Amino acid sequence: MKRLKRVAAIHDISGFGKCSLTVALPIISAAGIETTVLPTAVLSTHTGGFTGFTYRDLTEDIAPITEHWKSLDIQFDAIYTGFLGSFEQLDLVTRFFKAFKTDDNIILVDPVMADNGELYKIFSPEFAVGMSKLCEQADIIVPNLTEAALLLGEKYNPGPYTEAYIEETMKKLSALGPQKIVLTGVFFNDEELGAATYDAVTGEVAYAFEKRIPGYYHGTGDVFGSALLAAILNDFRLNEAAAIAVRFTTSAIKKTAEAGTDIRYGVNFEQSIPEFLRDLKLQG
Ligand code: PXL
Repeated sequence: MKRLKRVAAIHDISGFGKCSLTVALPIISAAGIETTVLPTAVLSTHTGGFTGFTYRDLTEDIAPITEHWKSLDIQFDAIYTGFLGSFEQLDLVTRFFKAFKTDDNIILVDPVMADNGELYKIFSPEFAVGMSKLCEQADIIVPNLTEAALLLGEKYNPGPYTEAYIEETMKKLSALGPQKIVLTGVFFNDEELGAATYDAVTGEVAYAFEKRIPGYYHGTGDVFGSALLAAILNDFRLNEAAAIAVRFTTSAIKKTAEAGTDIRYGVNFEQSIPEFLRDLKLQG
């Protein structure tokens, strides 16, 4: 039997608050993909809205972990990066890409650094320049519209957007290097919210929307990115994978809104996994 497809997920692990590795690991594994984790830091909670969180930096471990995996000749079908805490970590991840990139695997970079027009408070504006260099090496990037503006050195546009703006933004992002762009937080009106996709090789542009649920819920970018990658590795086309990821994320937000949980605590993606697996045709 062939081995399972395998992802290297390079993110922090925030103990409480459902984001980064505590989201990527269960979602990608549930979709039948082996998930190898490279934790870049251990925090008590994520940094969005909590104060007093602990932050154990694991930068020193990244190169030895990379070398050990290389010595074992481990192959990855995808390398998935998210929250990275420093310029040094961006460099170390670049080295990881050089060690494990092949003609057949994909690098998906989620340039986690900002949302709603604002950089997360631990990042400086220069960090966006470093992140755009990391994006140059990716096959697929998954920025939200704030991150897209930062990567392009442009002013943030709060929306509503036009198709012309979204398509121009995606084309400029792919000119940085990645063949495929998935832009999140796209909306043309107040009723619907979703994602847009662009493939620079085929020129195909597509949109996936669901009904907007009011409120800003933490960790949704990581839920979306993990579901998108899981769908791509289950052989869905980019636009189909984005539609599945939008549906899954929206379903998780809906359940969280119904439960009335604190928006900092993350979304109830766990209860949406059965419908996600049905969408992936992994379960009847
Ligand atoms: O969900 C993105 C994310 C991941 N990891 C940490 C974060 C954030 C966003 O704030 O703080 C530590």
